[in-house]
Amino acid sequence: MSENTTTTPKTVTRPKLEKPKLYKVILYNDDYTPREFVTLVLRAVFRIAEETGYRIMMTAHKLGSCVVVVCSKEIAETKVTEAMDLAKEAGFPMLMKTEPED
Ligand code: NFA
Repeated sequence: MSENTTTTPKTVTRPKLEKPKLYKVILYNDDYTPREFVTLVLRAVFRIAEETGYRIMMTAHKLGSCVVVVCSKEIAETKVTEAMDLAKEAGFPMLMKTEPED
């Protein structure tokens, strides 16, 4: 008998892949961080176009908070740290948080 028989599986089982959870980055309004600075940070850290950044900043300014982006947990946390580090260096209390998407 041949040593090299090939068998065709009748069933294929695939492990269930969890789809990665998405996280929101939320910008919170405060009374001290200059509007220009917030817009600049959105541009520099999140690669958001100036006009879009201005709209996000103004939404947080008027409503208290605004979603900046939705992305993976790791990217969300890295960006928040980068943005808040820039603000801290400049002496502003600008606050961002990450939150799992529903
Ligand atoms: N409210 C800030 C100001 O009037 C601007 C701001 C907007 C700060 C959004 C933080 C977030 N200078």
